Amino acid sequence: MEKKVIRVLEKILNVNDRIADELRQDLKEKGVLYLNLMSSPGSGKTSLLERTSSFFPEIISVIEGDIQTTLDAERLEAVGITSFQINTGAFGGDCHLEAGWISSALEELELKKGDLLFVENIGNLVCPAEFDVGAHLNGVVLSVTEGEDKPLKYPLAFRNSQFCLISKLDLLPYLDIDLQRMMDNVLQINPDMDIIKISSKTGEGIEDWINFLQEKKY
Ligand SMILES: Nc1nc2c(ncn2[C@@H]2O[C@H](COP(=O)(O)OP(=O)(O)OP(=O)(O)O)[C@@H](O)[C@H]2O)c(=O)[nH]1
Ligand SMILES: [Mg+2]
Repeated sequence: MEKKVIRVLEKILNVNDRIADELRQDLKEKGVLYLNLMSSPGSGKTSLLERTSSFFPEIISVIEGDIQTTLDAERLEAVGITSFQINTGAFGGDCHLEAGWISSALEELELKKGDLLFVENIGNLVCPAEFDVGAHLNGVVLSVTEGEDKPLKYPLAFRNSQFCLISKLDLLPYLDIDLQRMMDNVLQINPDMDIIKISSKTGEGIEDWINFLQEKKY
């Protein structure tokens, strides 16, 4: 019985990986840079996208993942970002997005060369890291309120990412957190990680983030 379950899981992951590879390739050929944002709930993913919108008018599209509500998609639409909300609540409440769902969502978005496509994955540091959604770049948003130890406790999301945004810098004066230790822990899990420190509230570090996107953009 156990072997059968493992085989079914392997099959699901294989199908997901195949679709993910196709998406990565198709969007590259189209000239659309595709980024997947993962994080704990409330680390500041949507706030970051809201902040980012004015720097790239009309070229950002976001596929939003949440178990319930269209709140994030509404926030993004309000700042002029085209967004498509996926709610997993209707079909079991999955805690991650899969490549096939992204592929279906893309049928609703008209992407063109030079666009930026973001997936805001469902807020948790565990499941999204296990499913390749076909992004060119995976990133973790880690807020300073979460504690220095999170990269060590939830390593997969950090191992599978190319960039890490350390968010809510403006809160540092109110916390006991050791920021250097937090960054060292990120690098211990992934020595190649690009780390960008930001505050979506004050705008600190946002220039570094925008430069990062400009550099990677097709
Ligand atoms: N002080 C401060 N608060 C922030 C910052 N960024 C986000 N917040 C606040 O943190 C809360 C959560 O922010 P969101 O952007 O909704 O976080 P999220 O990661 O999109 O949340 P989920 O989609 O629910 O996982 C909100 O109350 C934001 O106003 C920041 O840079 N500084
Ligand atoms: Mg959000």
